[in-house]
Amino acid sequence: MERIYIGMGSNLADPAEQLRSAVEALAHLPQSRWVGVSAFYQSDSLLPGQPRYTNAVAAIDSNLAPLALLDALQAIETDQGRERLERWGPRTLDLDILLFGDRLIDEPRLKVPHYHMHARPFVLYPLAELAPASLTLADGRSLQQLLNDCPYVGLERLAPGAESNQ
Ligand code: A4P
Ligand code: MG
Repeated sequence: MERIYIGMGSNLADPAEQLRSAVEALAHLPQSRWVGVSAFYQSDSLLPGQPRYTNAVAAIDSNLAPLALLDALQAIETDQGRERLERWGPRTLDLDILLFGDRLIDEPRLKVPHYHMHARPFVLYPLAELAPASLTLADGRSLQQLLNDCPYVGLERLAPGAESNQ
């Protein structure tokens, strides 16, 4: 089995509830074992004029092939009402494969590590709750280095349990 980290984001239709539903779905993926989820974090959208996002990172161990996992994640997004009207548009649920073991994947449908994870506090800080700081990306950079270069700005960590009221 390989350790996989999945970034979750939502900014529509009760985002915290969307993430809780996604956790339920991820915990029941075939050929996979649930590991855990970070706290939920809120932050402004990178694009102006969109509602604030709630983000978290989940970890699973899985025997699924990368594209089979991507299919399963896109099915979960669709189940939770995601409509792909425009790239980067607001969404009920976005599931991104951040890291897949230590693999470097460069296929038309799947790039891993996820292309924007290096500079996004709403990815790196929840990831750091689950992964060891010594975790190293395929390009040789450690998670600790990425955190050092990515200030903790604009993130609101929801108190454990409080996210159920958001
Ligand atoms: N794809 C390639 N690599 C991957 C991967 N590692 N994981 C392909 C998942 N999918 C991957 O994604 C478009 C295509 O990327 C997929 O069909 C898949 O084959 P999408 O989820 O349909 O489109 P998207 O999410 O609109 O695009 P993208 O580039 O993933 O958007 P981002 O980067 O997720 O940005 N602000 C805050 N605070 N929090 C956020 O989460 N998110 C965005 C969207 C903007 N601002 C945000 C946040
Ligand atoms: Mg995405």
